[in-house]
Amino acid sequence: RFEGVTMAPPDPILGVSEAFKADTNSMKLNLGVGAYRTEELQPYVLNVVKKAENLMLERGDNKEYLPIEGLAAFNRATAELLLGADNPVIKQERVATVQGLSGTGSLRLAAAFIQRYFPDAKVLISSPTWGNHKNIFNDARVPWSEYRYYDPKTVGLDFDGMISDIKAAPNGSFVLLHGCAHNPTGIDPTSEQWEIIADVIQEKNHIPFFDVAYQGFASGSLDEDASSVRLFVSRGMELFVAQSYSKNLGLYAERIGAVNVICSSSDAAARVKSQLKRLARPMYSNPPVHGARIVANVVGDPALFSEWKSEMEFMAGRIKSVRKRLFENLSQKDKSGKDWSFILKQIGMFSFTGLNKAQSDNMTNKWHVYMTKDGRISLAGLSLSKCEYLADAIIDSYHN
Ligand code: PLP
Ligand code: TYF
Repeated sequence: RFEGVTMAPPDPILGVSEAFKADTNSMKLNLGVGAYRTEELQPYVLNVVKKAENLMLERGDNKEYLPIEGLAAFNRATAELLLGADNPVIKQERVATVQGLSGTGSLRLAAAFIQRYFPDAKVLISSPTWGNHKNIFNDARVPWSEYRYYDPKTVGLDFDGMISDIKAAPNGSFVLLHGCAHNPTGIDPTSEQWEIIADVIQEKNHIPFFDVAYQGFASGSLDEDASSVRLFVSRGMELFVAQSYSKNLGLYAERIGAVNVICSSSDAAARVKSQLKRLARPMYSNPPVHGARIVANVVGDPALFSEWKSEMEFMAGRIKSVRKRLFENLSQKDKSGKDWSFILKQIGMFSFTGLNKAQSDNMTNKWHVYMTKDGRISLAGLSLSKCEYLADAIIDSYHN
């Protein structure tokens, strides 16, 4: 019966880790998946997470089902973190928040909503974008097309291309935007550019759809990393936001995130929320409680909340320090005169090196540096002591 089933291709990002595991070379480096490592290149569980888990044991929390929309204390906390606790849209109850299965599940739930209520609309996604975006919209049967984003000549933002593609799309399209720390390029619009993007989206009656997977992890500040979303909200726009706590709390495997829909009235928000719940129920019924409690416990306790901010700043700072060291090593060692300063301008967990597929293959085959074939490296998987080796690998791969 299953003879007709064909082999599915591996995930281009998660598949890299499997190839890495199979490599026995002692110099090997896994810069594929975006997951934070310590300077010793070990996974890291935040201290605040352990403390929040202890609180659960002390309180004797049970494992009863959550409501379909998730844990109330989490939903409140997540909307406040995103928008700022005193944002008028929260007081006016114009935000429909539903707990999701991390960023991916939240995007998928929002996509199902778009498919049901806006069957004629398409979603615009950046070129390039996180690979899973296309899969998510394909499986939800939401049509999508790309807007220009990355300019290989400058290894920077193709802002004019982006604006003209958003203008050229049919009125009322959804525009998927990375809230901060664009994946895979690490290139974000400036605050002036965000204003212009918001102008064009408003002119065209488009609906912004923010993917916020790195709040607090890019700059080290929760507020700064949410400024793009808050700008759009302050203009009175209706919008979607998918949030993830995989990176900023290191809760990758707990699958905790949320969908927030900012609506024009509290009535509309109540109706939207009821429909999100209706979509969730036949898919997974109700979300897991553990990660939601961790977030709620951390945000709900002033001491834990401030400790979280310090740990997040520390993680963001470690990534910035390897970024700087890599730039210095490349600049010193590369005798070709190439300008490597684009690496310093990129933000977040990743650097887009500009290496093409053949060069990326050379990185892996000759140097045992595992990375995605689009030239992206995860700086979160790099230590200061490995920067020099990586610089040698990059220079060799560029010039061969
Ligand atoms: N969106 C972007 C842009 C990402 O980089 C990621 C991965 O971190 C996600 C969404 C979702 O990840 P998760 O489902 O682990 O929250
Ligand atoms: O881009 C990354 O590396 C992270 C992690 O299917 C990730 O966003 C990668 C692939 C995937 C889910 C998460």
